[in-house]
Amino acid sequence: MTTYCHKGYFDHGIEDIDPQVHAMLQDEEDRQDHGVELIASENIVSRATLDALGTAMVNKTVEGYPGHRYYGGARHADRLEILAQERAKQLFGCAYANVQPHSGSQANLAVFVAFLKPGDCVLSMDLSAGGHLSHGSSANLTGKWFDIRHYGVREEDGLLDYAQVAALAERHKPKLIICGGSAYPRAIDFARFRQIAEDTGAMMLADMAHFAGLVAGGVHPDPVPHAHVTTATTYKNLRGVRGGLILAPDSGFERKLNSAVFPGVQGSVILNAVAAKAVCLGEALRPEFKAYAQAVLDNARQLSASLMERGLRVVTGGTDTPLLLVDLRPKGLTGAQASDSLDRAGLTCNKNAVPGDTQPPRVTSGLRFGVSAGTTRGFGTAEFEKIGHLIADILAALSAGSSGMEAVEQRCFAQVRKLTQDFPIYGPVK
Ligand code: DSN
Repeated sequence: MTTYCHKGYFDHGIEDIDPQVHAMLQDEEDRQDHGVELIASENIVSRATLDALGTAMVNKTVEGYPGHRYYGGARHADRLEILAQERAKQLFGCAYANVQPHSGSQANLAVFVAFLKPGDCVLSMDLSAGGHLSHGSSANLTGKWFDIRHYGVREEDGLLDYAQVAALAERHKPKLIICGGSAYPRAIDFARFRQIAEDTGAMMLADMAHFAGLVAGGVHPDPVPHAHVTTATTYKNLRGVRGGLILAPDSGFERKLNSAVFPGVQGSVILNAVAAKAVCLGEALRPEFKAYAQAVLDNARQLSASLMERGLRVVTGGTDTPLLLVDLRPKGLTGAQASDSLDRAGLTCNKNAVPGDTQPPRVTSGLRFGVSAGTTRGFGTAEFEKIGHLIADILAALSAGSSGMEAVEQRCFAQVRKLTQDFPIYGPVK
């Protein structure tokens, strides 16, 4: 045994070698097991995905693409990346897939790099209307280096106004039009966006990060045939590892997109993440995944209905996706105080701007809820109805300025523990 390595370097687990980190990991597993996860960008990956992440593939460095690497010893990495690409193509019925993006933001940045020069005009949805930071927010590199114009949603109903998108495209003649985002709960008319792009000579990018799993499961309109390029993340309702994908219906942009990812915006490939992407894409190709996607949609609609039944304002009056937005202004609450209180009660969600919001991003006037993780652990509509009432109880007490808030949160926390006990996540490895 080399003296450069501590005892057990190759064969002792983390519990022995680093109890401090191990304890933190255990605490997080416990938090996930005993809480109701309602953050729309989260899910619970399979044991097989966890396995794929923790293999010797993590040691391998490759740059470039299968068959054209800059380092030797890449034969198994090549097979793996090709398998992930093929599964992505099969799942989304497309001819091009890049599985290397480290995140959805990196995937979006690569599309900017592939098709635009700094200063070019881009039309995308405003962050406060449900867009995403990487679509040209002034705080993001894309907002600093490109001429960004935003469309919004109608304040009266929270829905996209396609006439406004068309008028802005006509006026600004963007090179790229982006649809999709991180907090728009309704189905988007992708054909309409493509027509606007065609009419004004723009490229169209659809970001389906928040509904890729529903597209894969066949319960949501599919942007891939309509957009020149579609980006996605694998860790939301695709139920896999943290990372991004770039897809296109044909391979006409393969060279541009590949070289935009590497060497354009990324270096070496995170191969254990590619292994885990292959696993999640394989899982999404199984027949059970269609049932999962339908259950996600049913549960999101149930949660939305239960919240509205209790007098809460759900933006757009419902959802076609795994997420929904609650406007807290009628209750006189901010997103920050509501999400903190719900977290203490075992219900984890995030504060989120709502259309027309005047509160700063760290405060906001809304909450965003997602059902992807809860659905994975087995919650159905009965459980989401109950969760809706628990959320409403907390918000009602907060709104009434209840002096016994701590007791209300504790009562909810006890009910959350009872609920989650019947739907445990990771058990012992079989
Ligand atoms: N884009 C962020 C979100 O929507 O939560 C992270 O995935």
